[in-house]
Amino acid sequence: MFSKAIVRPPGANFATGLTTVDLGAPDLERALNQHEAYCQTLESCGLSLTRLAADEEHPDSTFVEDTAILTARGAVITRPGAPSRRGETNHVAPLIRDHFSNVHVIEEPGTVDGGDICEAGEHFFIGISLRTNEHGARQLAVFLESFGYSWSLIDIRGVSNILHLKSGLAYLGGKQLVLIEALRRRQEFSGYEHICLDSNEDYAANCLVINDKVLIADGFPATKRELEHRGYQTIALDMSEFQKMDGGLSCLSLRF
Ligand code: CIR
Repeated sequence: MFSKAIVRPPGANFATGLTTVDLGAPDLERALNQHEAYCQTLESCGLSLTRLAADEEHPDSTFVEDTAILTARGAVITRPGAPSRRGETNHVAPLIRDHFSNVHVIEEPGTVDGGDICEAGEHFFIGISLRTNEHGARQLAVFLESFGYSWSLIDIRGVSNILHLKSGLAYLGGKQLVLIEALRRRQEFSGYEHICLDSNEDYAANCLVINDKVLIADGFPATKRELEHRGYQTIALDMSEFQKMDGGLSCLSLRF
């Protein structure tokens, strides 16, 4: 169960952030409204929020998830893979240290983006991507092991269309994973029950369990139906402006 989350709204320069998708420029006012709806949904699920002020120096800083890995037994401050995002951790780290006594830091030459790290109960899937390198992944693995968790590395560098591991994978609890087609046959996921999405609904794989609800992106009816059929209570949120900047539901908060 989560009781808290850290969030940060997009700043005025949001549209100048990094993106690999060709969906046009985001509209700031719509993004701010979508962000507020996201925050209110987290609150309606019982979380108390720390709302950081917008960081005008870092256009991608609304995607706070990438700056830290928070677990029940300790936290790790990341070193984001994109040089333009490195400074984002400076604002988040003191806050993490206020809440966690056991805090580690990823050091150069390691890089880790939180979006590549998928917690699955006692196990962590660590994506190696264009953002999280092997140095960073191995540093993180040592920290997670010191917390008592197991881990496995999932190399997604050959998987097109996903920026981070969690762009194509979500853990829903128990043994249940939501997976995009390209990750389905990986042996690392063989001990799990697979919830497979329609191939035209890949973006919806980045769904987010918050206590007894599953937040999903709006506009993906087959995913919504499939999750509800399996007994999950879903809340659909409009994510259009964040999708334009390669972001999803998990990216917008650090939950603990
Ligand atoms: C970036 O390219 O870094 C941002 N535009 C998107 C980050 C998305 N974060 C995430 O999936 N955790």
